[in-house]
Amino acid sequence: MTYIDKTKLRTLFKWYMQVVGDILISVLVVDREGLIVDILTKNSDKTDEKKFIGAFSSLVELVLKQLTQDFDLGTFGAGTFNTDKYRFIFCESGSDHVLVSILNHTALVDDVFPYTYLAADKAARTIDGGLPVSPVIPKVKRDTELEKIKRKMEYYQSKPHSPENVYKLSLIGDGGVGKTSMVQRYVHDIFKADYKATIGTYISKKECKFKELGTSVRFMIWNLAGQSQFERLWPDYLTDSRVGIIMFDITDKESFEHVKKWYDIITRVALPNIVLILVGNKVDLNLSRVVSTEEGMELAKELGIYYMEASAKTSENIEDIFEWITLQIINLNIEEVKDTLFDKQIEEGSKFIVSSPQLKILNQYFAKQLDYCIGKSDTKETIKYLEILKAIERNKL
Ligand SMILES: Nc1nc2c(ncn2[C@@H]2O[C@H](COP(=O)(O)OP(=O)(O)OP(=O)(O)O)[C@@H](O)[C@H]2O)c(=O)[nH]1
Ligand SMILES: [Mg+2]
Repeated sequence: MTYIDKTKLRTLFKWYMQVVGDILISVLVVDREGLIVDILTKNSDKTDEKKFIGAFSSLVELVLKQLTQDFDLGTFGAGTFNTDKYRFIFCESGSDHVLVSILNHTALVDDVFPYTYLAADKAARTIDGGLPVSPVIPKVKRDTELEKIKRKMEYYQSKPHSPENVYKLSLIGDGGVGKTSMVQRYVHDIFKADYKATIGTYISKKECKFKELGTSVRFMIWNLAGQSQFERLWPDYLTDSRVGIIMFDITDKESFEHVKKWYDIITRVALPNIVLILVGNKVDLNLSRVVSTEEGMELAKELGIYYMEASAKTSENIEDIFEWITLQIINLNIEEVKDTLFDKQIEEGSKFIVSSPQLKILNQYFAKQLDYCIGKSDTKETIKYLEILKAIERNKL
């Protein structure tokens, strides 16, 4: 029996309950035999909990028996079960456990599912104990049309982004193309040869340092489950993406043919001006290649996005992909800050709040730009910007 950090598991349950709201009555993790590993029940003391477990364990056991068969076949992802009073969601949590959510019968299962998958994935990793897991479950929101417009307005009116921001980066593409492998390579520098399909989504954080500019950009990486059974969750999970990596497998034609579909899905719900890159993965398998580099480039050009080939197995180009993305983010920030700062605010003489880190980046960026200036006018322009920055620093505009 492996050691399970129950405190962590409980913290995760609490987050899950908080984000789903009052309709979630109880959440438990059970093993393949239906034995409860841990349970959390809303507003109940220990005796209540015991009664609750007594009432449900036989039911849970029954449903699990059915599900265990699918488990063995490797086809079980999630299932629901309704009684008069309650709704149950059973969701695979790693290879040995199931996360059971007991909801009020009025609950809309579709609204809860995105969180259930997140909780199940996090519970599995907490039980596994190998890598650190954050118990935080972020809010996932599907926007109405009106909300979408509002969000865009807010985005355009928000003040320029600072390096303290965390950017949402979504990793998409068919099941098995190597999304999880790429994240594991980039974030933990490991590679696993066996394929375990991602359930729902998997979130990790990573700071990408950019030495040349003396700055870094922080990403929250949403690694999506590419298998079609998770299709209805995709728009929720991709909402507000700032960056998207669309991945296909160069040895799998179908995954390449689906790139356009993925492009449509993400651009529909992402932030305006999303930074997108197309990645052809598994270049170490060049002998089995069925999509040529030219075809990849052609498609990327058609979609108006950038193209790179990589291998999560050998690490080829993995760092470069993230470096390229980071540079795009920095560029975007600079453009935004530049527009607001130089064109409007300064000329009008109005005050503009710019944080010290932003100033630092702008200074470094323009100082660096001087190296690339070709003609005199370029140099003059850049020096002008540097002088304005000095003035801002002095006067704390
Ligand atoms: N040779 C080789 N195999 C790879 C590479 N990247 C991933 N794989 C293998 O491909 C299989 C699928 O990889 P995953 O990273 O789990 O795929 P995924 O895109 O996350 O799939 P879903 O979670 O189902 O969407 C695994 O067996 C990996 O070991 C690569 O660069 N080269
Ligand atoms: Mg995966």
